[in-house]
Amino acid sequence: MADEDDDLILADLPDEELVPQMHDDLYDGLRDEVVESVEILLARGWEPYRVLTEALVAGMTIVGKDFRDGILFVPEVLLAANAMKAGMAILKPLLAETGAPKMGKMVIGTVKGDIHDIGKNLVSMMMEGAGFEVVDLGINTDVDRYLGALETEQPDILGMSALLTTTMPYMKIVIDTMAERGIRDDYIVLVGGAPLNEEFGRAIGADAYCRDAAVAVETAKAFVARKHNRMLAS
Ligand code: B1M
Repeated sequence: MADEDDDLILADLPDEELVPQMHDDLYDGLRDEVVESVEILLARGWEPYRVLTEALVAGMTIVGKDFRDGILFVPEVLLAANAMKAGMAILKPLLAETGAPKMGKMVIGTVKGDIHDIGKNLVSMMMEGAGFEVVDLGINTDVDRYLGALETEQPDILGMSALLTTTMPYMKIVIDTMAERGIRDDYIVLVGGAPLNEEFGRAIGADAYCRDAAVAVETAKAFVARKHNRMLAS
């Protein structure tokens, strides 16, 4: 007997059914369906940021809960992550298309030992959309790579991402090494990732912990404005 989903025409679904269907498709790692639904919502006039948060990020939150509870395993989560990335790829140019003046520059990477990059990529996209130039170092970034990029790129901001409780302490190694080399105060250091919190950010000597990509953008703007004002005053 044919699966009833075989006959599903995504474009026929109203928004209130399409979005839950996208969550299901993301959960099942159905890349093409996720891509098609993103395009449908955009064609219906949804803002790219709304598609990102309500359809993709919300869907990945469901995946995360079932991964935690042992209902989903790494291969399934990888498929979901690939579907999410495919959806994000459509939104990326739209989020970056604001024509905003250049706000500053950020170097960002996921820390050593950690291969989670969806959150970091989202932060990069939103920062670019807000007018920042972003140099993305990718995943599994060790201290030498971070510091080398600071030297060659001369950004305003260093961003670090960690999704594992076992990798988040590596952020402190990077910040301590910057301090040892006398360059800590030359940069704004922003950190983020699901297991972090404000207290952790303070404890490791970061300038701020950013709960999500939108907060990262607001925090980056505020710190860069403060830095420019200080430079004008001196
Ligand atoms: Co992983 N994983 N995973 N995983 N994975 C988590 C993180 C976990 C919480 C799942 C769970 O148990 N519920 C758990 C960590 C538990 C812990 O440490 N306490 C976990 C585990 C255990 C693991 C493995 C160890 C599993 C295993 O192998 N047994 C393994 C580790 C591999 C490694 O890194 N060495 C692993 C592997 C994987 C996959 C490869 C399958 C895949 C990653 C694919 C990829 O990224 N390309 C994966 C995924 C997808 C997840 C979950 C389900 C989703 C993460 C995600 O993309 N979220 C995750 C569960 C969860 O987080 N609920 C989980 C969506 C994303 C938009 O949110 O990344 O939080 P997030 O980013 C947000 C904010 O945190 C913030 O802004 C972002 C956007 O709003 N932010 C920043 C993030 N970085 C920032 C940097 C900034 C600012 C803000 O800088 C300025």
